[in-house]
Amino acid sequence: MRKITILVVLLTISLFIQGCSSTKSNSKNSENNILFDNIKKEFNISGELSTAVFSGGCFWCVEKDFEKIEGVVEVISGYTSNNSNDIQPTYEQVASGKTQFRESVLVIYNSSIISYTELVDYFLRHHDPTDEGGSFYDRGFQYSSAIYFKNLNEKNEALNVISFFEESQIYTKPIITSVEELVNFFIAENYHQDYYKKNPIRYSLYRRASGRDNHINTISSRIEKLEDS
Ligand code: MHO
Repeated sequence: MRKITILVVLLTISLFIQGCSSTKSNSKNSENNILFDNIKKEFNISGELSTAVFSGGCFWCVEKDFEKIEGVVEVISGYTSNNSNDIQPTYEQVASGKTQFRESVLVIYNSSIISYTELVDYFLRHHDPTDEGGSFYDRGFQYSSAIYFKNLNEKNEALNVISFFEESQIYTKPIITSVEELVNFFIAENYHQDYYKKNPIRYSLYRRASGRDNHINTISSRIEKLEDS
């Protein structure tokens, strides 16, 4: 049953990405409709849904942080790359750092509750977008920061949020997050989905040691101070 579910979701993502490259002018609606039609049974939801794709290092952590947000319906861990000839990689291949894949998440959300801009803002507060060499404890391109847009609106919104962060000097170093067009999103192995729920002890130990939460707390205090001044 689980295999069938994963196949349905894989088909959904592949259709949704094909839909976005073949109908660029009105891609947002067609993607959303394809996505919605295919996954509504799986996630037992109704209404119009949108998607956003981000890379911010270890997908176990990024998935958990996005799943906390009101308006986010589901987050899927996976791998992105920008070569349309690429095929599904394994976790070991991506983790080896020898591929051009990044660990990534697909955020499925209700845009009447949370906007794309708000998701980008949240993303920039919940990882280190100034780290060129990876994320926290995890080093290498596969853990580097990226925002993947599917249309010009998303691209502009992402760039605007990044400019806002730079102008407000929330980060003291330049933001290096790569803003790129979404080409591939491959769903990661089942054991990586909801890893924080399936392996809470290992997840917590890893997360604490990685330094991610120290960074998130530092940035959140910095934002509070900037807002007060
Ligand atoms: N270095 C970490 C990475 C976890 S994350 C899913 C580990 O293998 O435990 O990239």
